[in-house]
Amino acid sequence: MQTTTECALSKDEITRFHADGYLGPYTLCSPEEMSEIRARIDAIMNEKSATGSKSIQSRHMDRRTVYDLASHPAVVERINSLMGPDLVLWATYFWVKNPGDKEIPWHQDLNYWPIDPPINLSAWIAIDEATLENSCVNLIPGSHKKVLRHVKAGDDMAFQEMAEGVVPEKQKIVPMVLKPGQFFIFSERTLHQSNANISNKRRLGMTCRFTVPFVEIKHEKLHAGHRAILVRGTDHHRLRGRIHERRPTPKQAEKPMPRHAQAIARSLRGA
Ligand SMILES: O=C(O)CCC(=O)C(=O)O
Repeated sequence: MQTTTECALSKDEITRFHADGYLGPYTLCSPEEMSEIRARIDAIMNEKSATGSKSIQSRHMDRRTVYDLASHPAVVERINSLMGPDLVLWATYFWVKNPGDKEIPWHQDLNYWPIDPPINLSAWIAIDEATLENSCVNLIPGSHKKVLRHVKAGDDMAFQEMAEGVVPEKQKIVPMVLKPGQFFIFSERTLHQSNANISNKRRLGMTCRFTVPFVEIKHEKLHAGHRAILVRGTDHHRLRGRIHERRPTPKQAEKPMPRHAQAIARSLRGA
């Protein structure tokens, strides 16, 4: 049986992450397995959350399907290789891009976030297929080495602010074309964007944001009742008050679909 340490990163991958600011794609589950998870996620996005959040923000707090994806060993073991053993899942978000939806401009995530210091690794998991046409995320390797000023974005953009003066040569851009169930990892400073969705297909991805226990998270800027969850290791010093150590309780969570549980077990076995 595959142990979780088989998902740990090699020394070469860690070196590459330091040079490029991203890694991947990696596979969490097969497209067939993701199509079952997708049905559950579609239902979750259509219901009101139990925690008062928007239906697309941090649903790992109240839905087990979402928590299980965000805390999947294929993700967490790799984050552990870069960030160490004590890991806090501080947010998740569903990035829904319907046909015709606007471009997301080049940006560095730390510009927008209520965390201090801004230490973060994100995993972007493809729920739907992400292609050039339906606006996969694009990255600029090495862009994490410099923090850029962000300025007002135009009305044609999906964000109000964007990184100043980013006009990369086309060949420097890496498109993260992903099959459902694949994901990539990137830092809070890696420049990324996605074009307008010019296809007739929705593109849905979920980001999972990880940090370490000493980082302060201003949850009130996300929504009341927002909480971080320790997904691995220990919060040794409790510098930031209590970090929740439990995943969604059975009461808050839907029962994991048996086939979903099997899918996760299969992908852990490397099947
Ligand atoms: O999904 C997208 O198009 C943008 C994602 C993004 O900006 C992020 O994950 O920080």
